[in-house]
Amino acid sequence: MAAKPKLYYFNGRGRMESVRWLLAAAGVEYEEVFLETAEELQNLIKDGELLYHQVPMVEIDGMKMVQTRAILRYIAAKYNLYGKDLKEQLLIDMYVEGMRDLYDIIMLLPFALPEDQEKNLSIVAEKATQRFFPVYEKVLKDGKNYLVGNQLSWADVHLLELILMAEECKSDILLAFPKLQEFKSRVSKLPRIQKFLQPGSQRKPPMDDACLEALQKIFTSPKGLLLKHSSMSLAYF
Ligand code: GSN
Repeated sequence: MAAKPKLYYFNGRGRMESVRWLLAAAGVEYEEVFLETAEELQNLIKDGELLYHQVPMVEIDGMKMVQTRAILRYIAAKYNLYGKDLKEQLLIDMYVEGMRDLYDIIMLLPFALPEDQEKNLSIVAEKATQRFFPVYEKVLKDGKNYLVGNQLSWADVHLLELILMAEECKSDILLAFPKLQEFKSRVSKLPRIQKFLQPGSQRKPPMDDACLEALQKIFTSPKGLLLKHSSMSLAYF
């Protein structure tokens, strides 16, 4: 039996969370190595394990993969979650990349200045409801259960992850999107996803102050993570 994929990251969501989601949706069991110190990160770098000296890194099929999107694309393709032809792959990429634009803003919220919190949350709500969610609502309005090819794909898995994160920012964010509400309820009930959503799974909670402090012990280099309370402006696009 092939070894389980091994995920190298810290014990928090960050960029690895989408990898956890996708493996869970594919029904693949995986192990996690949680970095806790700068020394552990430096040791991986010294051993030549991290191509760009960064995590996420995923050991799978004898490879040491880096770059989150590359990792996700490989897993999606390997487990039949990446469409049946090039055109479906393109659609999946177009949807996922749009989701990623919103996702990255939400992922970085905990690093922003506390006094900017309210403004940042309103930017998330505006981008979600005005730009991104209408796209997926429209696709699902055509009587489709899934975004691409009438079967579960990476785009659906990422959309559910994004919806749940957006709801953590604003609980009624789906109010004007009945199809997305149905989608959320339907996809959450798929057995593998339902299992991942249960307490005790490898899904990680939202980033809190303790997690931010833990990160500062690992990523000490100035080119590493943005530190909390450093100035940060959210990209407008
Ligand atoms: O998507 C990716 O995997 C890369 N384009 C970025 C990965 C990245 O920025 N990793 C950070 C950890 S926090 N994000 O997940 C990292 O390893 N920083 C240390 C460094 O020296 O850059």
